[in-house]
Order: sequence, then C-alpha cells, then structure tokens
Amino acid sequence: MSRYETAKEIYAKYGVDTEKAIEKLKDVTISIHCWQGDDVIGFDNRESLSGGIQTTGNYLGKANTPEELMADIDKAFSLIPGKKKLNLHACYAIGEPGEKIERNKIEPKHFKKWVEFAKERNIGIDFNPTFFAHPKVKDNLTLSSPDEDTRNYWIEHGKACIRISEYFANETGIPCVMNIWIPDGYKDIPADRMGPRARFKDSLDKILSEPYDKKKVYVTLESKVFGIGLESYTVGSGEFCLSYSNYKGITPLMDNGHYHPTEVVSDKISALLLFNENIALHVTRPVRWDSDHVVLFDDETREIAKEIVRNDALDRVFIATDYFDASINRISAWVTGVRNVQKALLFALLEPNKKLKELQEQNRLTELMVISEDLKTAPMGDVWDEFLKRENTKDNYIDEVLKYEKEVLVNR
Ligand code: RNT
Ligand code: ZN
Repeated sequence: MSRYETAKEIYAKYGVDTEKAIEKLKDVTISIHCWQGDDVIGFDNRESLSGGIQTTGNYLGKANTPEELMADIDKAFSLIPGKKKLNLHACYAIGEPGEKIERNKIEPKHFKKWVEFAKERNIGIDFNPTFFAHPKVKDNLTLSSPDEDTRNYWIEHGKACIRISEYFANETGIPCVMNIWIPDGYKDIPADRMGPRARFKDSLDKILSEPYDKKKVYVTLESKVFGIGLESYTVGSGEFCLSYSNYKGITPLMDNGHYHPTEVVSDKISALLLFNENIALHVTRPVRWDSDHVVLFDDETREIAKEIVRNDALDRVFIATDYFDASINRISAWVTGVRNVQKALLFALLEPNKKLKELQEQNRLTELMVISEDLKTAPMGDVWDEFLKRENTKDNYIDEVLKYEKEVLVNR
C-alpha cells in the first residue's frame, strides 16, 4: 500500500475523505504578490522603499527588469501547485524606453505586457494602486494630506487604477481584486486625528465615484496599526477601514501583520463573514512587528485557514500573499510562503469539522482537545505529496531553486 493509501485510511477513521480535500484544494486560487521578486521596487520610478514598510537583506539575484521579474515569476509558479493569480502593484507599470510614467496618468497600455503574460498562462490579475515610495507623497501623507494638490494627485492615481483593474478583468475574463492601502500617518502624537481621517474618507469617496462594474472589480481596503516612522498614528486604522468598507459596500482586507501583536486575524474572520459577502486577506508573517517574513506552516496560518474552511467560505475569501524577504533566495521565498498557505488549507480540509463543532456544542471539550492534538501528527504530509503529484509539481524544490540561482540569478 502506498503512503497515500495508508494516510487515506487513517483520515477515514476520523471521518475525513482525503480525496475530497484534494479536490477542494485544487480549486482554491491564491493571489501571488509580484513584489517578493524585487523587494517592492517596481519599474516606474525606482525610488527606495518607504511608507513605513521595509525590506531587509541583500541576497543576490533581485529582478531588475520586467523580463527578469517575469522569468522569476515563471520559475516560482512552476514550483507552486494549484490555481494562481498574479497580484501586481501600479509601480510595476512598463513604459516605452525612456518614458517617464506619472502615477496619476497610468493607463492600461502600461500593463499590456502583464496582460499578455497572464493570458499566456491562463491566470487572472489583481491590482494595487501604489501610494508610497514616490516624490508626491508629501510629509508621509497621500489621500489624507492637507495639501489639495497632493490629495488630487493620489485621487487621480486611484481612479486610474480602477480603470486598469477593469481592463485586467475584461482582458483575462477573471474579476480583479483592487486593494487600497495608504501609508499615511504620524511618527509622534498628532494634534488632530479627525482631520486626516475625514480627508481620507473624502478622497476614497472621490476615487470610488469612478464608474466600474462591481462584478468585474472588487475594491478592497486594507487597514494598519502602525508603520516604521509612523508609530503613533495611522490614518487607515482598523476601525476606519472596516467602517468605511461597510459604509460603501466595498470589501475589507485584513493583513495579519497589521494588528497588535497578540491580536489575531483568525479570530476576526467569522465576525467579518457575518456582515460581508466577501472579505480579503493578506497572508504574511509578522515577527515582533509587521516584518513581512515568509509565511510558515505555523499555528496562526493554520488557524486562519481553518476559519475559512470551517465556515465554508473558500469562495468568499480572496486569499493573497504579502511578504518580502530580501535576505534569502527570492524564488524560494515565494514558493515556501505560498505552499505554506496551501498546506494550511489542506490541514484545515483534513479536519472533521462537523464532528469538532458537535463536540463543542455538546461541551465535550476534553475530547475536542484530544482529537485536535491528534490531528496535528496525522499523516498530512502524505496527502500533500499526493496533491503535488497530481498537480505535476515537484516536492523537492530547493534543488530547482539553487540550479536557477547558479544559472540565472548569479549573473545579474
Ligand atoms: C503594507 C501593506 C501593503 C503592502 C503592499 C506592498 O503594510 O501590507 O499591503 O505590503 O501593498
Ligand atoms: Zn498587506
């Protein structure tokens, strides 16, 4: 009997069908962030990263051109099983040689090459306006700036991004999730917390006045608690973003690096699912702060996955990755992080969720604990390997990654 066959029997004893779990996992789309490949630099003006976020490390082989980034994405995607979507930032606009692209004037044509890339690979594209690392960010503020010209510049950027998102949806035939996140905030205690938030609200209203097809573009809003150099006050706080999303009927996005260190996104998912048709996630790994380490197969990632699976919400939650580690091989970072999100989902799919809920309802909490702990050492790895086999994806990817590093990355 193969290891998978044995695992199948073991899970059957828990009342879990491994075949069903594999089938479901095959259908989950993960939106993979392009920015792991070049440390969030992009191509439009190549300023160093700012806006309260940071990459650390200087591992060899960072992608410097669209061609290099596309090649790296291809390499990473070839080592990641399952359905994928490409998550782009506006700063990855591609111009003609020598063209200076202004963010308030970006157009679909600047993303034509990405559309070709996506179409050839049969995948959809998600999008993000880039409100950071740019000379038009004034005193760390964009959409909440007291300066009208600054606000208008970024409002135009947001509107342009809605048009581009719709273009992606039309071209690929797959809806586009467009996420708004602004870095705006203050390092020290502000005298006016309301003013910037009122301006942010007004700017968002103006961006969303751009007409778009709500079946093709899902606008999401990402909150945050603090940024580096913006420790005391963040305009787009949790309460602001959740309230705004509900007021406008857009989709709230939770990044699990954007909360106080003992606060967990896994506990928030059920609350938001009760009041929102869809919710969106940035899956990351904060180590002591919003450090955006590579996602591991850890407790919180599993708990997030369980909440999605248990509540039968795989088709209501937009799952995207968001991390950027420049201290290790970037292809490996991509593959490891995305695979861990998928592993966490598989772990959740291999739980007898109905039975566990019943135990809770009958207050049989002793048994609940024992089964939950037993499941941690059940042979999920064998089911994972079977999934990889069926997806024609190698289980051992490090050799491939190191080969690519030796043949391609080292020459950059
Ligand atoms: C920043 C947010 C945001 C960015 C990306 C690059 O704290 O998490 O999502 O990481 O847009
Ligand atoms: Zn994020």
